[in-house]
Amino acid sequence: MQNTRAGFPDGFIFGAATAAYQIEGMAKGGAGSSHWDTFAATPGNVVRAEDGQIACDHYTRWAEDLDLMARGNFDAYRFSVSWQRVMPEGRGAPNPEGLDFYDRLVDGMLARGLQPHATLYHWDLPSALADLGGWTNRDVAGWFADYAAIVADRLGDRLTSVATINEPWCVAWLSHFEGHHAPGLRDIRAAARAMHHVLLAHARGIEVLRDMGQPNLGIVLNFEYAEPASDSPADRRAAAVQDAIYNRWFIEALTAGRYPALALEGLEPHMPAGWQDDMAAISAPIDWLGVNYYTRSIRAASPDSPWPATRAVPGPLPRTQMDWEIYPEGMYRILKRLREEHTGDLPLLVTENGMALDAGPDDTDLNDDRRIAFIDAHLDVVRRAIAEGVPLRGFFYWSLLDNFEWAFGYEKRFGLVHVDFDTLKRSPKASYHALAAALARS
Ligand code: IFM
Repeated sequence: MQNTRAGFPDGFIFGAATAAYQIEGMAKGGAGSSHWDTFAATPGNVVRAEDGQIACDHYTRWAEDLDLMARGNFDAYRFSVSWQRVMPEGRGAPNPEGLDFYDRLVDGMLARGLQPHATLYHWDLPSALADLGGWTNRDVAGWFADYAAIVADRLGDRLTSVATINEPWCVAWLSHFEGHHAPGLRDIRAAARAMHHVLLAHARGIEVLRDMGQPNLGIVLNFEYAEPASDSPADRRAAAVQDAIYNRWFIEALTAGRYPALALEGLEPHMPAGWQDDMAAISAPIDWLGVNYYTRSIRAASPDSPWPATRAVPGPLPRTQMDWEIYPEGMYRILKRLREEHTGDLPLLVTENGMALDAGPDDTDLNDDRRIAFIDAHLDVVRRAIAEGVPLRGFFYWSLLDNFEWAFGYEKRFGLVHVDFDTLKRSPKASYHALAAALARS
């Protein structure tokens, strides 16, 4: 790896990220059921109908995983708290075992010199709340705020930062319009409501956390650089609509208190009544923004489809195991655009960037040189953005471990550390060793 810690400003944070449902193993510790458990149990939704019941068994192997983080010379660990583990019914009495687990985990990070960066919602909505309509029900905002308060009350004194929601586009659009994630809906009315309620939940979460004096609050958005498939006006419009739904909806609401007109033209008829009255709360200040970036999206017009009438077109660049084009320049453009058009001096963290890579034929391939090149290319872009004034404060690789990649089950491997899902043995890959050397402190 060409990049090393020395090429970054003092205090720049290097970390790795995970999420609760993808690694912990929900069968243990009194966790309730979530909509991902039932989505996975429904034929056709997840590759081989795999689920998060065992995952990487991080619930019992957390100390080994934190040791890997510390030996990898990381400064920080981005983890998520599982709502269903802390509150099995989503509301009401918390599960003491669940809170004790996160207590041990956070203390374990501090004992190893790792900053704890917590995300409160990374997609495992308790089933009892899904039964009530989940993200389509406005009450979800209050349920989320109550849960946020319980987590902050127990862990808040030791957390370096707190993010309310991970990737609201996935929570709302991918899950309620495209149907690829739980709850698997393909319904524009449900999607419009979820697109708004997820931000309202963020707002109510921020309010309650601020009242409790919790510092360093943010949210994590995902961005995909959107490009037209051709110069035709129709394709250019398709890319602009995609950009409005994916990239602009959340950041404009958070920073300017408005939704982009190009997205509202399709969604407004389906929005919950009085949504405009929530925009002031949604745009209350945050302390930092998390940016997740993986790839770009090339869009063409799809004139025979109803709104948004766009379709993805495959591009020519090399791809990851997810079939995503490798396009570091898109991350640079997103970071610059955030700074210039939306976030100004607000500190940014790259909270996720990484690649899935096929394992070798015997499934023990630890030689992931292509991943090393991927990370290096994206760190080049990070340095370029910083040099040009983007207030970027850290970079978290996704992910520490191979894990449950949602609808793809355990097939897609993003980890710096290989996990054998039969034995649960962890084996660091070449990328882990390369990053550990790059991040060594002199
Ligand atoms: O695994 C996911 C993660 O949960 C959220 N961001 C994207 C990753 C890769 O798909």
